[in-house]
Amino acid sequence: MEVREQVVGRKDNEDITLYTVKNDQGFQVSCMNYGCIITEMLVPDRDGKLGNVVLGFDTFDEYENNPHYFGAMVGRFAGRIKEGTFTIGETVYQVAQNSNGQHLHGGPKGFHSVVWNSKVIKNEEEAIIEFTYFSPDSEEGFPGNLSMAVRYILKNDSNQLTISYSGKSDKTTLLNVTNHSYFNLSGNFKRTILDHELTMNSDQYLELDKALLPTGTLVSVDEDELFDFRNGRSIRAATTAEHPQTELAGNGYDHPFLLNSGEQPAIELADRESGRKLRVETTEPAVVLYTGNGVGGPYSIKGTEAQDYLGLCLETQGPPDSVRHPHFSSAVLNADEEFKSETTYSFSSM
Ligand code: G6D
Repeated sequence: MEVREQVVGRKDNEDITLYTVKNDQGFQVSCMNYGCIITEMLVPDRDGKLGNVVLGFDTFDEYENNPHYFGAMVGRFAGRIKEGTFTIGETVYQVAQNSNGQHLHGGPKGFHSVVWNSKVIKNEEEAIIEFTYFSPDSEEGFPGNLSMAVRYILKNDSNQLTISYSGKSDKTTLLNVTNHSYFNLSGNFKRTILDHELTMNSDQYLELDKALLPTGTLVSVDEDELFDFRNGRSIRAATTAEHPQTELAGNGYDHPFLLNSGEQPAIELADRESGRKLRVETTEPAVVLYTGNGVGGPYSIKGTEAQDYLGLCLETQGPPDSVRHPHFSSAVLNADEEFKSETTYSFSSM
C-alpha cells in the first residue's frame, strides 16, 4: 500500500490535504479532508488499463462551489426534508431550506462543505483515511452535539473501497449520511452512463412529487418496468420515456429505491465496452439513484466538457423525509446511541 499526502489549499484557517492511496494492483483512490470528497478513483479495465471512474476536479478551488456534490460526504441528512421542518418529541425543528424551500443534503454548511480532521492509518494489508468532525448543537438547525467519524478503507489484495460511518449525539437528532460520488465506468469520461447496465435488488421505489419529495407511496417495480432493475437495465430509455416520474426528475432517475434485505451485492453497475464492473454492498435500507440529469453546464471536468448523464450516483442511505413517513426506515438517532453504517464498492473486470 502506498499513501501520499499533499496540501492543496486552505479553508477556514485549515490546510486542505489531498490523500492518494494506491494498492499493489494499481487501484487508486484520492480524497481530501474538505467534505471527505473523493476526487478520483483509478480502476483497471478488462485489459488492465487504469481509468478514472468518478466525476471530480483537479484543483481544490473548483470544489469550493460544488453544487452537484461531486464525491462528497453528505449529512447530517442526505436527501430532502419537506420545508426543512421536523418534530422530535414535542419540539419542532427548522433546518436550512436550501433547495426550492426544502432542506437538501445537510444545508449549505453540511458535511460536504466543512473541513474534517484527518489522519492515515496504514499497514501492509490495508490503508485507512480517517476523517472526524464535531458538529455542534443546532448546526444548520439540527439538535445535538454530534461527533462523526468516516473511514475510507482500502485493501491491498482487492480493488475495493469501504466507507464506514459512525456517529453519536448527546441529544436525540436525525442522522442520515451517504457519499455522493458520480460513477462513470467508461474511464476518463469517454462516454456518458446512458449505456451502463445497472442491476439493483429492489422490489419497490418511492414515488416523488413535483418538489422531489417522497409522497409516501411505495411503487412495486412489478408494475413499472422502467424502474425494474432486478435483471439489469440500461439508463438510456428513461431519458426519453413519457413516464411522469422520470419526467419530473428531469428526464432520468432521481429516486430512492428500497433495497431487498439480505440480497447482497445490492447493486451492480457494468460498462460492457470497457469491461469495468462495480458491485455495491451496503448496510443501508435504500439507495437514491441519481443519473446526473442536470450536471451539464458551461464548465469542464478534468478537461472534459460537462454534460448531463456524465455520471450516476448510488447514494446508499435511509429514505428521504422519513420523519414524515412512519412506514419508512427511521433516521432518528437517540441520545448517546451509536450510529453505524457501511458501504463497500468492489471493482472487477468482465
Ligand atoms: C438534485 O435532486 C437532485 C439530488 O438528488 C442531487 O443529490 C443533487 O441534485 C446534486 O438536487
